[in-house]
Amino acid sequence: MNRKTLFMIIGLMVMALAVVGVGYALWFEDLKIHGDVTTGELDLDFSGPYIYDYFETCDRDPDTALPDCPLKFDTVNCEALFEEGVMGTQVGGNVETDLTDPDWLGITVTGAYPSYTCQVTFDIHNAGTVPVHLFAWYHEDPTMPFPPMPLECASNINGPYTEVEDGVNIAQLHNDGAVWCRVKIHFTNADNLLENATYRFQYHFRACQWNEADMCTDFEYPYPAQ
Ligand SMILES: [Ca+2]
Ligand SMILES: [Ca+2]
Ligand SMILES: [Ca+2]
Repeated sequence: MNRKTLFMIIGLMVMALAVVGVGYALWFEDLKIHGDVTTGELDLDFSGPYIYDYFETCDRDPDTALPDCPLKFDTVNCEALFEEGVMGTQVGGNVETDLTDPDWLGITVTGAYPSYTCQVTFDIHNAGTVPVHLFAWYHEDPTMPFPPMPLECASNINGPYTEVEDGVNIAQLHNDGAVWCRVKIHFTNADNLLENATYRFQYHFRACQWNEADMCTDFEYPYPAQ
């Protein structure tokens, strides 16, 4: 056998082995990971509101200890609605009530005079899925000084309520979590308010994603245009 024939035989044997190899069954299985990530929704809403109004010496609620004085209420009125625009002509404001996303609470008091109090109680609840820290700031019309209308909050509608300071964390709210708050509109003779005047106040709430609370307290919210 010459050298050329030997190489041909070796080549044929290699090819034959390759062909035989294809005949082996390959046992295998693939494992995979596919990722879809949807993010949560940050959504805080008001609910309520509940109005309780009274004078220092009487109210119109038969369930309270104060004697009832319905006649004095004929000329003073307090309303609270989930509407923008109740504070005059706010820029961007409107009068549409959106009860699926109540982010505005408009309070209107007419005919007020010293000793009258309108207390508006409401809750702020986490209607979304993202946990948040909640803060609030008080703003008043700088051209019409007004005694600050205290904002008080509690973890339960029955209290105890504590006054909220500007920029202080009111609550951590997780999904379906709620905090109850109330604003008291009240002034006395010593406040020297004018007759037939319009005084405006504003509370601004901000809820920040739970991990960004540190960045939630540094902002300015301009007073609405007159
Ligand atoms: Ca909302
Ligand atoms: Ca009463
Ligand atoms: Ca909503």
